[in-house]
Amino acid sequence: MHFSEECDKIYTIIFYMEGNALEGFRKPMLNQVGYNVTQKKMAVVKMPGSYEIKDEQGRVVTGVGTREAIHDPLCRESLYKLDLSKVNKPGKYQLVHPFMGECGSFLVGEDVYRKAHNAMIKALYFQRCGCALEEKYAGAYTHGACHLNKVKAWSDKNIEFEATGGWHDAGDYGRYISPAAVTIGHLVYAFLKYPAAFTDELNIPESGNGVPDVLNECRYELEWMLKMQLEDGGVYHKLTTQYHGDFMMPEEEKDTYYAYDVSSMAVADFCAAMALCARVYSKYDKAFAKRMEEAAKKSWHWLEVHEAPVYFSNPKNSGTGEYGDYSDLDERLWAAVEMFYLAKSLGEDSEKYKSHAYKLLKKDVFVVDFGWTEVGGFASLAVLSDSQKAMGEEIYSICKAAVLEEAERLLTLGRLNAFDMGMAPEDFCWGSNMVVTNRGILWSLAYELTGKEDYADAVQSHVDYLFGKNATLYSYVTGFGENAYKHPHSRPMHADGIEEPIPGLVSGGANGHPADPDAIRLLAPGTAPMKCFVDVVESYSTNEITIYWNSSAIYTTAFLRR
Ligand code: G3I
Ligand code: 9MR
Ligand code: ZN
Repeated sequence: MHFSEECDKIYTIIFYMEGNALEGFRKPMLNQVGYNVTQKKMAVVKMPGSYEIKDEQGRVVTGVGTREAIHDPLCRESLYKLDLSKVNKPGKYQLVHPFMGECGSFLVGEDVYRKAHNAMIKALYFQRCGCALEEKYAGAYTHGACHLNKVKAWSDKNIEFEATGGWHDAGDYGRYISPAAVTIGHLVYAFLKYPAAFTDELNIPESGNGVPDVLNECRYELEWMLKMQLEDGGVYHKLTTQYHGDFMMPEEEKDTYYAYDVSSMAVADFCAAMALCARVYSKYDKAFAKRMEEAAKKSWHWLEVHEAPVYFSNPKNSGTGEYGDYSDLDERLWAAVEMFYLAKSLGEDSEKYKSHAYKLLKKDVFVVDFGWTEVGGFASLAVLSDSQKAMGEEIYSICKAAVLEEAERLLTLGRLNAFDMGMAPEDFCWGSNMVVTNRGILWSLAYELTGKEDYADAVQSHVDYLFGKNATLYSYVTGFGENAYKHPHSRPMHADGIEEPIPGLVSGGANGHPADPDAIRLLAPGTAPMKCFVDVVESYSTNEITIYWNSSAIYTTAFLRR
């Protein structure tokens, strides 16, 4: 954009806008939680010009100007990048525009994500099912023990068993195996890679027992998962009511919970998570690790017997979360890789797992995502985090090439928008915030493989987005950021009568295909993908919470705290 064009734009805006509209133009999009001293600090603004940055005493610290306009495809506006990186002393700063004056402030500090990171882990404690949340851990958000009744097998209602525990998956109270395994994956790999980010500040019932709190919290889920396994190694796909219940506190919900049929995705995800955790927990609790080892082996056996995929879709007359998948090869790959590492750690024969993994990799399984449909990224994570390359040069190279290729593809995408985001317009789907943070995980891996700073900066840009550097101006983590969203689609968050939501809950975020009545009503047709978000409690397709959206975000903040 030429100077005269810029002036035209500024005059038009100043003269014809007032009140809220001007306010919308003034606000910079930036990380509302803050920036670490040594990192790249980017903001996005709608108004071009030479900004001043003032410290708390009102002294001008430095100036920073916008460059050419970017026609951003994600929010379909003309935007400008603003590089705040020259500010490198801790403090609170104000951005000042020559005509608009003070636009907004930002924080620079040491380890600025510590509190948010811990709150996002603690948020999982608040999802615990089958126990009371006591005041000393839960503060105001106490509730009684929930979902204590025996459950029934959906396909044979004579089968009844005990399956209490685990985390409520999301805004509903269901518990689902694949999402559970994925959450465990994010958390346990993050812990293995960045142990320093996982301190014992969570104040959960197990705190102080000598086991890192993040593992204590995961164990709560793992114990429940173990109850979902059948004698032959099969694993029920999910445990939910027949339809989603109304909005009430969990202990008030007395409907029957059903264990729905086994799927091969559930079995393989379960197998992978158990094998991984058997290896990791053996340092802390041999007996528990042994139980997980045996469970993993049983499920592996099931997978050997059932070579063909066993898909899951909701049976007629039922309607809770489906978590259906079209391929189980990525789940089987993750299981094979983790069975390999478990066998190795036990000094047992690991060759068959290796050759199994190799066969799957040759089938072009997608190995660069970490969500409930695609778990192949966890296989890459495990393989590439092993400096000994125990799975062999070839498997290592396949994973490495895939990760680097994807990392570059995403960097290229990032050059097309003002947010440096590895996101295309169509990537803003239900739960897009996890697409954002999972791509952060991918970049963190690429960074570790190459030392290329662009990748680390890219992780940062995705965390910036989560904490408010986006077109909605919301921080997508409750309690963090001056404009944090406040109305997550979550039954207890609505039913408890407390205005402030539990801190540390990650919203699903912008969804270019809004799929609930309220989002459809509130968003004008054709709204740009990044703006398809409404902070209303009813909106499950833009504003629900889930355990795996939290855990993916936790991984990225762990990387930034490494
Ligand atoms: O993969 C495609 C992608 O290729 C395409 O570009 C994009 C366009 O929108 O869609 C992508 O698929 C979406 C998929 O999520 C991505 O993982 C589907 O459209 C979308 O409908 C699907 O949404 C899932 C939703 O359930 C509905 O099935 C969410 O991922 C999933 O997180 C959510 O899970 C629910 C549980 O069922 C119940 N508990 C709450 C939980 C959170 O809302
Ligand atoms: O609360 C439910 C949420 O967890 C799911 O993601 C969503 C889609 O399956 O469904 C929500 O439940 C709604 C149900 O499907 C229809 N009646 C209203 C429920 C609450 O909004
Ligand atoms: Zn419960």
